[in-house]
Amino acid sequence: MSSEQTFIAIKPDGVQRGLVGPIITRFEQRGYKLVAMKLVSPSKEHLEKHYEDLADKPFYKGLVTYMLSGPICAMVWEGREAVKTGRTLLGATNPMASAPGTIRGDYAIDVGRNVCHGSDAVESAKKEIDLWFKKEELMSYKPANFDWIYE
Ligand code: YYY
Ligand code: MG
Repeated sequence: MSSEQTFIAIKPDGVQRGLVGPIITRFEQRGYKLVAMKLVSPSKEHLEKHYEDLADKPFYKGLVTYMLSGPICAMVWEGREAVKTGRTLLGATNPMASAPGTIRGDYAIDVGRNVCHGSDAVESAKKEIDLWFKKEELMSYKPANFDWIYE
């Protein structure tokens, strides 16, 4: 089974709104494996690095301020096509364009309060996991339901 890891974060609004459980549940129920998870309040420098590709965007400053506004639930999920399917579970960047049934489509309205982050490619997932987690924080195990999810 070829497997990928993706970085998923519940942003400060998602944590404050009590959406940690519902968001985790979607990944668990789909069949993905939780590899790492922590509640963190990263520095401004850390968040600027996380969003460095967007540094020239007009919303960048507000985005960093928003990400600094409370704790973030940082996670790594693993499984087949975890990066692409993780993005599908999240929905479109702008919640108004997100289909019902997606996280943003069910829980968000404003693009600047879109409750979650997900890596957009395998390469960026590797970079983000490296930025947010130490190697020893990533768990290696075979979930009990593995053979009931993959044939
Ligand atoms: O990967 P994703 O989060 O879906 O979108 P990005 O284009 O990487 O932008 C990161 C983040 O920036 C987005 O989740 C909300 C915010 N943002 C914004 O506030 N206004 C925009 N027009 C575009 C993005
Ligand atoms: Mg992005």
